[in-house]
Amino acid sequence: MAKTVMITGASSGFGQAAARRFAKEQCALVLAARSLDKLQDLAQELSPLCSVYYAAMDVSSADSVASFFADLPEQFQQIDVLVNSAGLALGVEPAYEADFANWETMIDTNITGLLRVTRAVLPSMVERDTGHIINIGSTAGNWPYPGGNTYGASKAFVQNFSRALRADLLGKHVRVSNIEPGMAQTNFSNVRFKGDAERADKVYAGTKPMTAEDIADIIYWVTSVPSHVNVNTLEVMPVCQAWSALTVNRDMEND
Ligand code: 8X3
Repeated sequence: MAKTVMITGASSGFGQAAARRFAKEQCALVLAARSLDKLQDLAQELSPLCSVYYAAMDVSSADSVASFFADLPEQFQQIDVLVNSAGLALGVEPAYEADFANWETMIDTNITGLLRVTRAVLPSMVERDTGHIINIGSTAGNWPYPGGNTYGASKAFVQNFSRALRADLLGKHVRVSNIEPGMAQTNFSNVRFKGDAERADKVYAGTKPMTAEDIADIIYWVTSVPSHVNVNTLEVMPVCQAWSALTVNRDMEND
């Protein structure tokens, strides 16, 4: 039987690409995002392929999440796969100059929002003894970089929470995977730089970044492995990206 797949942040980026990927498999889709207009367009595009329910949800609002689930039609309530894709980065200022409001937004969305939706969906998975939570982490959760501060820390939270879920779910047939993309060209940098397209484009200049479709294929793949196999963590980078040596300040010899 086709799975019911719920995706947050489904109006753009990885979430939107994942919706298209699961639609190809004729899964029933439960799509959530803040922008109802964009969801409506996506639902119209995908509804010839599969059944689609969509409604506005702001994961950072407890009321919004509660009313989303209160209104969820019965035929979509047995969610088999939850893709926690709602998330964002804001700014690259050093911690001593960053806008605290940006930090709060990232924490409310990337951490509290992900927890809120997971907490709402998980009990039914446990009760039915089946399900798969797929979190979208980031290389930034593993490898700190200047200006990554709260964004990276929020993704480190997602990594640790994903592992902790595996520990809590031992003995149940509920899987948890954390996908950790590196450089991917979506609207991520546009959001991070608050619509400064020129600055956003520079992030990808001269590179061949991953696409949202590359990550969507991976999200689908982790659900398609045999049901006794759990992909815990998958860190993914484009070939043009790798680590660098630890950096050293050479201006401090007279300290
Ligand atoms: C996105 C990867 O390096 O832009 O999560 O933070 S990075």
